[in-house]
Amino acid sequence: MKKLALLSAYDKTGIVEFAKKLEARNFQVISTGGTLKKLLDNGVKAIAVEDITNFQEMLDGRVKTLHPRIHAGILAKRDNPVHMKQLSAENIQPIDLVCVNLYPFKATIEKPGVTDDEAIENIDIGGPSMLRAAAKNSQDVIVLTDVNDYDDYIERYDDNKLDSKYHRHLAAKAFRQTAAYDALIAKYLTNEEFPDKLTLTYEKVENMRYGENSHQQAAYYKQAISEKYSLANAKQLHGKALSYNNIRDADAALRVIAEFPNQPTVVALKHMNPCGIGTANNLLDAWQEAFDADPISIFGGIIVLNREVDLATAQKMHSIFLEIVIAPSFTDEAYDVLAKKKNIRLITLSFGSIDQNGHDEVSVLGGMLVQNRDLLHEEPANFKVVSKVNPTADQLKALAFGQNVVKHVKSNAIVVTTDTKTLGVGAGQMNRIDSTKIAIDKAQPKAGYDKAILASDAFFPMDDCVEFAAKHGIKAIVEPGGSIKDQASIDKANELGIALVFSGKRHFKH
Ligand code: 93A
Repeated sequence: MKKLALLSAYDKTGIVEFAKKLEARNFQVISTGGTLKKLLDNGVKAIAVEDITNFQEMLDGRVKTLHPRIHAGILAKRDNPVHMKQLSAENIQPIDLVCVNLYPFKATIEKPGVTDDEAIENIDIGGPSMLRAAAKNSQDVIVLTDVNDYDDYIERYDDNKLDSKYHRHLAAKAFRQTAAYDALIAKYLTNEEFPDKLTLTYEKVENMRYGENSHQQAAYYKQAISEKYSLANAKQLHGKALSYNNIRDADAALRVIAEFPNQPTVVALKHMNPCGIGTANNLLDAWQEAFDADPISIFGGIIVLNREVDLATAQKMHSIFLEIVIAPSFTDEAYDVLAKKKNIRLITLSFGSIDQNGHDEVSVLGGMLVQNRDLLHEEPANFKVVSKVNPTADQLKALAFGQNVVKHVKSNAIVVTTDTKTLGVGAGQMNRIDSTKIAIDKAQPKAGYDKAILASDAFFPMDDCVEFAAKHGIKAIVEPGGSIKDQASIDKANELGIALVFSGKRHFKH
């Protein structure tokens, strides 16, 4: 007797060839409406599901394969005599292979202007039911969900390599797919209320060569409905694949540059911290500012530019070693200059604002933490002057710039900036005075230091940072305030005659 293969495929790629190969291997193919038509039109002697069920498809196709004669045929355990006896009593033949791919729910909800009815109609019920049934009974049934698996199955069939491991592999794949499919439906139907109701659904982008270090394995996953402004939507034009560390750094740099959409801006970033940020009226000047901010650290850095890269800027960048350059676009000449280096990664991305409703996850042993993002953009209007000396208008601009930078620096974070560029970044120290010393030490020799301000991501626990800064020529400081010792810092600012401003909002980044 012929074995039975049930084929019901929304994506009909390769289905005719596959059905023919199954026929040649003594399978009788059973199929649903559209798939059946395609097979018959192409010379496959398939039979209709209705021929098995003796029941007409109904409810506009909502009920096609949802029938005991189908599901019993899939679910019966061949080594269970009771099951087999029950099948023959009902004259049901076991189904040996189920090949299904589902209604395109994701593609449907991603269509602009899709209606709710359309989305709901594209929730496949019969398909996942068959996949789950076949996967449950995987010791006896082959379940195929991926058009890329057809050839492999035929090869294994011919080589007699359809072992239990392969059956189980396909079963797991089917459940992974139905689980992800259902998760996406849940996400679509959920009015997500952060942080109470979240459906986290991810798709693999790629396996990576290794993780943070070469002995760690890693992969890159993106959200099933990926954020528009994200590396997952970037286009790599040149260079080898991004590494794990590259992706993290590039992501951090994209977050920084999103603070400064209104002016040509260049962000240079190393190891998750910006080492130089420059904003100017043109990209070349912005590059020069970002470079001058730290000409040592920028070596091997990640550069994000928020305007099209022109030839002059490309030539400057080409003169040093850079890992990655990301921009909205490159002129042809700029691209040709940069692409002379084999390894540099050149990436384009459509710039935009960070999704206000997005959230970030970080893993902890045995779990994860989820939070929404620190998208609070600082403006002088948020600030309160607490010292006797008032900051000048230019200093106020610089204080806001500094706060918008320092929030992207690893805590304890202190930056020294003008109103357009960073001069010194003190990142990731375990006490605030060390970060202050580093930032000032780096900034002091640079042009513009006489007009520099200092910004802190969190309050000063004592007056030592104000004292150190003022004694090294800093004239204005911004910090959130909120320490029980705020008054000591205010007194010190007054004693040394500098402006101190409270922003009221902490920007930790641990
Ligand atoms: O509408 S359904 O949820 N009800 C069913 O009984 C059913 N059976 C198969 N969807 C159902 N299917 C799906 O139809 C399959 O998952 C596949 O995506 C599609 C194939 O339909 P056709 O062969 O008519 O193109």
